[in-house]
Amino acid sequence: MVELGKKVMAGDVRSASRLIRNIEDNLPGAKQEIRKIFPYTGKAHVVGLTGPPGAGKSTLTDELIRCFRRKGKTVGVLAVDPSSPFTGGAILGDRIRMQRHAEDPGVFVRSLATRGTMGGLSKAAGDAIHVMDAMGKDIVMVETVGIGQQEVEIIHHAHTVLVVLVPGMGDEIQAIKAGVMEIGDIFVINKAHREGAGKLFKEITAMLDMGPREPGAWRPPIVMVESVAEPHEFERCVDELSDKIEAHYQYLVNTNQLGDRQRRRSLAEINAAVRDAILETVLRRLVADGELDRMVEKALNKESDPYTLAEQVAERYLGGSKASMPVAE
Ligand SMILES: Nc1nc2c(ncn2[C@@H]2O[C@H](COP(=O)(O)OP(=O)(O)O)[C@@H](O)[C@H]2O)c(=O)[nH]1
Ligand SMILES: [Mg+2]
Repeated sequence: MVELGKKVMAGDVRSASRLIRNIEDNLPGAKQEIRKIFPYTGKAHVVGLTGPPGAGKSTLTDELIRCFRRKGKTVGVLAVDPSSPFTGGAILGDRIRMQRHAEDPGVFVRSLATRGTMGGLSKAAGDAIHVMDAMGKDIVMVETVGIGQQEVEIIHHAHTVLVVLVPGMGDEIQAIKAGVMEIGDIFVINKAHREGAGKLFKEITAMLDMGPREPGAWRPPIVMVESVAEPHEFERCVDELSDKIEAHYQYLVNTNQLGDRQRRRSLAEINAAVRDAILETVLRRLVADGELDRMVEKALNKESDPYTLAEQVAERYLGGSKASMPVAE
């Protein structure tokens, strides 16, 4: 375990895989390794893809890998799947689909499934991105399913966010769009051969034009991607998409906004780490002194309720919301 971080930085695939597994399993040693590689990260362009299940994110990712490889870039892919904690079914399918890149040393594909708490997955994703970054991957693509709060947290690790939609999603699109219009840097209308593609285009356009936009500010492009059943058209569309992804990164660099994205990312990471550090510390103490058992008794006997008990714990350990928070052990 000691040398894992070093081997990762030398690009060793097996060490990187092991470190990501350890991160996923929340092994204490993994944190140490991340500490070591952290100073050397921050070079990769992190691209997030989000959208409803079945929108075609993995299919797009697979084709984007080809585009970026052709442009001479190395690629890491992280498929984050909060929806299948046990079977990992969707991920297995993705891995099989991306097999064609398995022989290519410039491509590294890994998946993360749900472990533990909500913040845990975002933290694990952030760390796994660091691992791929430290390996020297030029582009790290992160695929998340759906658009809930958890996904938004995960997507905050990305510099460039792709929102992948398909025509004919009905009313749910309103809810989805409400949650992602703010966060999308590029919109993809996938399976654009389907009925309703034009309508979806108009809807997204209308939403994008709703608020004021400063002159020179990035206007999220909407890229129509034809069906994979039309390989030539599909490849051409995804090529265009890869150009837009690069253009967005260039825009961030040229306008000094890359730092803002890095800051957003750091904030997401620190949020998760703080939650983790405090929860871990407090829970460990509660267990150690038998307090947790006593709390359970109180709730069972209806002497108290979980919220009151939790507030008492917060009061005791954190000294109320206005006081400074002693975190160190
Ligand atoms: N007809 C059609 N099917 C597609 C297209 N892209 C993906 N699919 C299929 O849609 C399903 C879901 O795609 P997938 O990439 O796994 O979606 P994800 O859940 O967003 O990652 C798979 O069966 C794909 O073969 C497309 O452009 N046209
Ligand atoms: Mg997928």
